[in-house]
Amino acid sequence: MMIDTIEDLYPSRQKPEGEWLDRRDPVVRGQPGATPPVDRALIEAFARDGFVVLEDVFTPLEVKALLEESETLRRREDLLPESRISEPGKDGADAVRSVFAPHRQSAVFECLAADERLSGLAKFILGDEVYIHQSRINYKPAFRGKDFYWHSDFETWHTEDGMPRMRALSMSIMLNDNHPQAGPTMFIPGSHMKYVTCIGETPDDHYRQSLKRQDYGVPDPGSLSKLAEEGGIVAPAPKAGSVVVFDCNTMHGSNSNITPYERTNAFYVFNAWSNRLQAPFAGTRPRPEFVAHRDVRAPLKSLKASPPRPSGGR
Ligand code: 6CS
Ligand code: FE
Repeated sequence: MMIDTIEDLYPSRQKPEGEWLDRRDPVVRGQPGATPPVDRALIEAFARDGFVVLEDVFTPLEVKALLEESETLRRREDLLPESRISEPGKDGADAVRSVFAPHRQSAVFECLAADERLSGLAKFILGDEVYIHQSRINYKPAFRGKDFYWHSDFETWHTEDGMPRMRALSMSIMLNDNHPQAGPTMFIPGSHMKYVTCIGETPDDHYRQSLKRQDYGVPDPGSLSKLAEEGGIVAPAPKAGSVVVFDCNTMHGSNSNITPYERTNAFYVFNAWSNRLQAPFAGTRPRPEFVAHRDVRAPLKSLKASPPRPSGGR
């Protein structure tokens, strides 16, 4: 039986230099007749810029509970193998950079993934049922949190995970007040409309390196300069409880954190149910389940906002 291979609409890491391809997917699909779950102006900003900041989504009590749980996860000994990523370099070994798949390792983060304040908005924007493609807690530890070089998430998720179309988005929940100097995520407004292909092969088991420091699947300096010339660079530094929502193809990165201020955020990637992963377009072996979820039997059921309570605090 012939297996019809999915056409690769976004080929990357195949040519000796970067190309700019047009985006072939709408940014906001919406749900016909449905009222957006947030101000329409916020949806329009997301469509225009490729990201938007939602202030005060979670209460201080909720944030306290989430931060406590993120600390527990940072230290837990029984995490899924490989799901805790330390910072790169010899001095990074005992500094936790990320814990992946918290929603599969903690009831608190499982509830958060389904919280309708997040999943309801994702369903509206993507115009489909959704599921979690990937989640992580980024700690960006004080003094030693290293950078995340510029990249389009979609370029990696398409090339290394087999995500067919640009029909996914990320939500980053701030668990402490962001300081402009502590390495907040930087975005290039409007960059989501261009697909900047990358050069170079994809090494086998690239994730072992890329989750610490990404050297492949990053755009060339000329393309980055041109994108920044056209759209500028912004670095929202919102308060704890805010949520930054960004399109899967928005160019972003973050600088190292040498300040005493931790920058912890919980990060969920919502993918459209109709956009589930196929074989990686790079032809490489699929990345492990903790970083790219394939074992998902049904779309996410949204949970009414059920604010978790911190232990003790009432
Ligand atoms: O490889 C990935 O899937 C992850 N890497 C980065 C830097 N952003 C997207 C994603 O979390
Ligand atoms: Fe990213």
